[in-house]
Amino acid sequence: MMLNKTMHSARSSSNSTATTTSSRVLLGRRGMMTSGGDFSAINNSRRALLHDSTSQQHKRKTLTLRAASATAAGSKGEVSLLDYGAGNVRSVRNAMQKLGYTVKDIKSPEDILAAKKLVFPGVGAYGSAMDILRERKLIEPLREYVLDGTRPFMGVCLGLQLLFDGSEESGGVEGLGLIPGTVTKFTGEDLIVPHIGWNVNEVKRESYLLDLQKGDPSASVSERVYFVHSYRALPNDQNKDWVLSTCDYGSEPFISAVQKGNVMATQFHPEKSGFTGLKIFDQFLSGGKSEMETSSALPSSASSDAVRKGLAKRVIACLDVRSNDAGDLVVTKGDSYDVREKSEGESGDVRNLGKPVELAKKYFDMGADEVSFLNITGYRDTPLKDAPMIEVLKLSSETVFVPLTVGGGIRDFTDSNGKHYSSLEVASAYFASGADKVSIGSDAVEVAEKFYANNEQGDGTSSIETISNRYGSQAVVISIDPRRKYETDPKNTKNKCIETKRKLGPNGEKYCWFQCTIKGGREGRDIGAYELAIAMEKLGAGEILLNCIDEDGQGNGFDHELVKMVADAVKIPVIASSGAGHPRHFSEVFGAVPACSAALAAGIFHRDEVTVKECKEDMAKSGLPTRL
Ligand code: 1PR
Repeated sequence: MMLNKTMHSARSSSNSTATTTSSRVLLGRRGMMTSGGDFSAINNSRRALLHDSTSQQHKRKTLTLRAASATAAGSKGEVSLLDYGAGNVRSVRNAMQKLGYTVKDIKSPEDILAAKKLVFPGVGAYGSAMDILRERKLIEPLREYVLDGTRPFMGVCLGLQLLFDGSEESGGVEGLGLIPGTVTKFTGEDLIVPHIGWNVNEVKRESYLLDLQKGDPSASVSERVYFVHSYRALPNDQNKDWVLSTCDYGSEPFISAVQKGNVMATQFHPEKSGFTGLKIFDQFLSGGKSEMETSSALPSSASSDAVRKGLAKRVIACLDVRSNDAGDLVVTKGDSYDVREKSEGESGDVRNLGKPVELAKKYFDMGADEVSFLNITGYRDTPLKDAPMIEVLKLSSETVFVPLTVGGGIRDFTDSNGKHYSSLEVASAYFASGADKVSIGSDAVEVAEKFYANNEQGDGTSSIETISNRYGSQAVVISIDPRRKYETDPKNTKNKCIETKRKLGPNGEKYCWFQCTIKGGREGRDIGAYELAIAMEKLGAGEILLNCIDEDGQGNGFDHELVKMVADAVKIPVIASSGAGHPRHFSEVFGAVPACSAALAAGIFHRDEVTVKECKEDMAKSGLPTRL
């Protein structure tokens, strides 16, 4: 009783201060922050990774965020964050700070009971999350907080699933038992799982949480938001009074948000859903008083249902990053993986196309559905030794509110001093710095070779297995770097060979397979992209990033034959990469290979030849599900 009283007065004091003054922050059309970004002081070495001049040249357009500011210190109030160290919650923290709130970390069970507002971004697998909560004696306080119901609670992703009775994930695990129902794996014929990307959140009833139009909950609109998960909760008679929104994927619609009074949770990631997601967070934090204005993320009613509904095909901007000869970390871009300038046939400097943090923000502002960083010389050393990519990620996650993938050097490594770094440690450092997914290149090839040598069995110790066991398969992307190998007869190779219509071999060979390489294409191995993808899916990878050395930087479009071969072989999402030279190349690959989930480009975006918007407009014209 006494506890409740304390909590009550704490809550009302935070509410009363929440509306005293207001400040205005202008945002560009795709959400560029133009003033009052309020990021905590960035020290000089971090500033070196930023480049202000170009970003200031971007057009600032229509979005406005009027942030109600509360205290003299400029904070709108305190919100407690339950980060139990199992994945990327940096973006949730950054989102709340960006919205003007002070984040307090939950360190003990008592902190939960004393919280005024609690955010619970569940990450990792269901079983390990419950184990950690149990070890840290957080289960009862969490239940008590939610059952009390007087103070705001927001669960995100696994933070929604854990509220249910249990899950069939991790072999069947009991949850917090607060919402009736069991979380189960997606089902559906030929369904691609994990469910990764931007899908439509269908609002089922009024709620300030999903009120994206200012001050009118009845105008709650269905928008595309970012999902990444393999399990979901289904609506039923026992939980129907919790269901706030659903989303259509697989055999039946699943629960995408719940709310009962002050207790709310979303299956999607507001912190990764661009400005729509920030608005949802702001509604939660302000108790429905958000003044942030967003334009609808859904295409206008003029667009066809095919464009407006369902899981959108993603457009991903990729930044290949490495140190140049002067030791500066730059975004570079190769032609068939050769990233050095050419003059009279001589190899010159590493091409410098800009600064990673600045470009990542530019692509977020342009409407990219995801941003990927590939540390292309990561195989040479461990990224943990001198950690510029870690810093790039930390800075980027302060301004980029769509998913971030990072790759390069994720493998076990022993340095010259005998210090050992496990791939899991490297991945953990990346997740803690703001990555949502890690991509594994060279190591995946070696792991697949062992897998086939071992009767198609993993031994549980590989980077793919250990990272996906800890963080979930959706966090593990396999980056494949294949090159065409031509054959006069498909029987000449053990790898899957096709009869090619795209390009014959140098001696007119009709057959080819797609040879995997390691170390950025420097070494070819006797395993094909097809075989690698199948092995990786079996070992627990959640997504395939399918590059193509022959087409990299050529601008001739994606290699549909390669993309089709791999996308038809697996039931995890496949991202087509390499060769985009025109907006129509995106529509073409999605048209030619319906199972392809996303397409990635680098050069055309870096050189400002094509915008993300132009790619998406072309996709929408072609009737493809698109997040415009
Ligand atoms: O092997 O785990 O250390 O990871 C290294 C990572 O670096 C891998 O993901 C590998 O693909 C990448 N990488 C290595 N060397 C290069 C290089 O270019 N020399 N870049 C490289 C990969 C391919 C795409 C590129 C697309 C689109 N580049 O990332 O962005 O081809 O380009 P385009 O639109 O301009 O055609 P590990």
